[in-house]
Amino acid sequence: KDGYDLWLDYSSIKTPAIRSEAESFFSGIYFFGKNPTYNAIQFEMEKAIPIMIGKSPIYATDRINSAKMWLGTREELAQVIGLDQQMEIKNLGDEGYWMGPIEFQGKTYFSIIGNKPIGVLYGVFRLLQEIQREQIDFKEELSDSPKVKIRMLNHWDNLDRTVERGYAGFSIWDWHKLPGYVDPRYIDYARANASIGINAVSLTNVNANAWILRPDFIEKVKVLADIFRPYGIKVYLTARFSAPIELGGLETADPLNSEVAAFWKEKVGMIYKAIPDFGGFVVKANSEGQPGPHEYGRNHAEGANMLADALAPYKGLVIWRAFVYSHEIDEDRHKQANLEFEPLDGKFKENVIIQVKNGAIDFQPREPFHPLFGAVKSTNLGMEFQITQEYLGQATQLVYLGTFWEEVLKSNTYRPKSSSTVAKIIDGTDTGQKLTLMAGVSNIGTDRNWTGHLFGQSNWYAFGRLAWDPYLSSEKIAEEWSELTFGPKLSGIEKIQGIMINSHEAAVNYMTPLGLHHIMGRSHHYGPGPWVEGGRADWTSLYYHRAGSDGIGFDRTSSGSNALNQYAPEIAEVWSDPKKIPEKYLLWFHHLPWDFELKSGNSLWKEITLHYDQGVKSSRSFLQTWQSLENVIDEERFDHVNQLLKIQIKEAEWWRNACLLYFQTFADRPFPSEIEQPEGDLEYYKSLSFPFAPGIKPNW
Ligand code: BDP
Repeated sequence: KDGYDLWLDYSSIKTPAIRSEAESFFSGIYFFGKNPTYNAIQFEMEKAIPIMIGKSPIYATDRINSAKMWLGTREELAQVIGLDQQMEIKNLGDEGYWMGPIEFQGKTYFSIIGNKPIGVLYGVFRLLQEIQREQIDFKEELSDSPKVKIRMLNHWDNLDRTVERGYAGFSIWDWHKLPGYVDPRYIDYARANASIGINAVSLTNVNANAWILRPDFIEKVKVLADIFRPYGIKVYLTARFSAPIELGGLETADPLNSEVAAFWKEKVGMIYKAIPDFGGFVVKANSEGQPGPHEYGRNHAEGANMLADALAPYKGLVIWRAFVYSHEIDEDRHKQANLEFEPLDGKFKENVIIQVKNGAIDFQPREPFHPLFGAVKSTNLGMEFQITQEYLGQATQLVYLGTFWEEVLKSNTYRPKSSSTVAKIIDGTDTGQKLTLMAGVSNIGTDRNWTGHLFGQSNWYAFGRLAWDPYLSSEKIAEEWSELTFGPKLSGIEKIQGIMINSHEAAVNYMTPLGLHHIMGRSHHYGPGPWVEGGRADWTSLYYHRAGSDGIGFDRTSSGSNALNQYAPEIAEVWSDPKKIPEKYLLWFHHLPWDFELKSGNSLWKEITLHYDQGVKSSRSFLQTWQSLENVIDEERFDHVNQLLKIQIKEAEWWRNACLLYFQTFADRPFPSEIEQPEGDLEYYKSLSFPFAPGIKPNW
């Protein structure tokens, strides 16, 4: 058990009733049609069923006599299902599915029906998961459909196979051997994604290399697109805004220049010839040194719309990122995206989506939701989460992100309706937006277990599930993932779920409690670096924590940067008051004296120390809990996680000691006696260096 099989690690079914019923249905599988997606279903069944019931699946040749299970689309099954049921299924849309027993001429057929073959595939994956979790009742009907249209992984993979912020080895895209050599991993990757409903992947880094748009690279991309197609996955690429100069030999990339527009039209035409269902472009422009329309005095809408025009004839999309900020503007980085995009509301073409990170700074361990959600009325907005743990211990730490993403999705935005939440904006419920998107920055690499840390898989899984349904509970998702990964009957499985559910809060406690943010090591972003200063101010820690003898925190109220004003008045009012704001965001928005009294009655200084200490204690309790499972989890995975949890404790102690010793130099107060006294010497922590930390960005 090396983790390669992910949550598709099928095992023998132990519950007798489920096993015998499954055995019966799987002895007469009838497909109502033929297409590559049904082949993918067959491929999956051949992997799963022999392991689950000890017998190979048997395919029926006629739909009545030898069939026991029916698979097909609504249209294919029209003659054997009633009109009511056809309507019910129709309402599930292109990707939804219905499953359950159908009585026909006195015989029962367990059926999975979609409107399109992909719905059937999603239904089959669901069926296999329900059987795997040994909780299926074959007599019950079950239906589901995704709430978000584009459910996308963003790979930050470079063409030389390094991965920006990649903590699980190198890129799985072997550009050198493509198109001739097809790594079997590509198929397993597609299976895994389809099993959780992911239907789009952007293959390349947002810090883009224009070469990916060359015809020889498009030939390689085509091979991947062909593999992914039966699994319902569309390929997207990142487009470097200056490609007309780099590839086209033009002198400009000005979006209003006709030669530039012609260059993009030609490129897009070439891509669609090879990949007729190509998804479109993901673009990072005028951010962190990437080229963009600003160079030519044009705005983001002018840049995005030019690309949108080139893609529109093919129904392609432009996914334009809102992660834009500049140190040349004298404005709190928190505010910059809203300042750029709010005035452009309504100016983007229909096939443009603005992809917004969950928070306004940058994937910090915890961030309040991005104020763009709810601020624009006529712009398609999509969510961008970071699955890879850039700021959350990277692939050495167990941090389950489902709880954090749920917190963000459930956040009340008060706009456009007073009951609006981020989820209701993302899925279009409160905005009427049809083109909806949730993207996640992938944590996948060449490590045997794909994600470096076994529990990194749970974040890939949770992302897919929340993109499908942003209202799911993170606890339920943790339950699903742990049961699929370790087996539903594992005694003590609830302990694994307990670790997962508490892990994010623990990490926030030992890294950035009470709203602290951006205090990590420079460049590699690994470990603490609250002392980082010099160079671009908005890339230092001092800019964000603002600690001094007078206190700590970033004043974003009206007496400071007033970023709070970018939220709905209901939020701005409550969060402006340091006594009313949820304490998890306190220092994000307020600069407060060390003696400021918190709800607990403790001073701010004391509360900071307690949080850091609690984080360390939690990480120790995770190891203890894990070790209590030593004899029930297979040795290989037990050992893998055991070793990493030990590293996590060391890293938690490192964060606590370094941050508390550093902040104490300003607070000038002793550590309270209740906490374990931080050991070591600040100079020692400052002197640590990590020149070969993975995911390092040159000159960053
Ligand atoms: C930051 C990463 C940087 C990315 C950037 C982005 O540190 O490597 O290029 O986000 O999202 O978090 O574009």
